[in-house]
Amino acid sequence: MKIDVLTLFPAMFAGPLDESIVRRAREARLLELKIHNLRDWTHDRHKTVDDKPFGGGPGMLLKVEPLFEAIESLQREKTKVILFSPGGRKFDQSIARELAQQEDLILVCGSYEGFDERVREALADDELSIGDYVLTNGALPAMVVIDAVARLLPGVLGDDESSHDESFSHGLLEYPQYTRPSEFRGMKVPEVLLSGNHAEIEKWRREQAKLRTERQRPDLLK
Ligand code: 4H7
Repeated sequence: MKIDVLTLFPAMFAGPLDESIVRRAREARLLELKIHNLRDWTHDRHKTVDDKPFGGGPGMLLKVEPLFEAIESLQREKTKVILFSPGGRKFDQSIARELAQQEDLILVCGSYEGFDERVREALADDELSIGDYVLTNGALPAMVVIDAVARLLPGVLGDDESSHDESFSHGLLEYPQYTRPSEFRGMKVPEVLLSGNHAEIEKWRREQAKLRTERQRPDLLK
């Protein structure tokens, strides 16, 4: 998969995408990731990327010309263009799975007060939000989506890691887990986990996952 990112803050992307599983995906050439500065598609001396909204009001918008030129120059036949804004569809694991099927993505990180409506109408295939809160720009949402999608690309996770993921994404939260020592500062690991009785362990884990989900995320059970 190829992902092109358009942002005014390319430096924000150094770090999170150079570690761990995303790094592995890139090194294995399963993910080709390019971070582009939107200013590279301006033509004036000051590299202007923002302008005032028609009709007045506070704040600035991203200029349309650099966005159109950037996207048109990066776009290929099957490219999906995705905008990030607080008003987008709420990103979740099922959208991550959809995106992992794509060959080419362009992720457009909003800044200032956002996008001229013509960018949505003429260029965007989708508009995503990572949650109901306000961020200064769309760089963090883009990194969140890249991370969630990269680990789903075929071959990125080992067999162990992916079968684990399978059970986790079946609608319940994780059951409680413990590692050694079996007693730490007076806190004991539940007896059943030390019993070696795998049927009992499975039953306990199912109950615990259900309890935890009811308590923390009842919305998942509906
Ligand atoms: C597009 C339009 C995504 C992008 C407006 C982006 C949260 C999310 C942005 C804005 C984002 C998310 C600009 C509106 C800054 C708010 C203070 C960038 N915020 N912003 N204003 N939830 N911000 O995915």
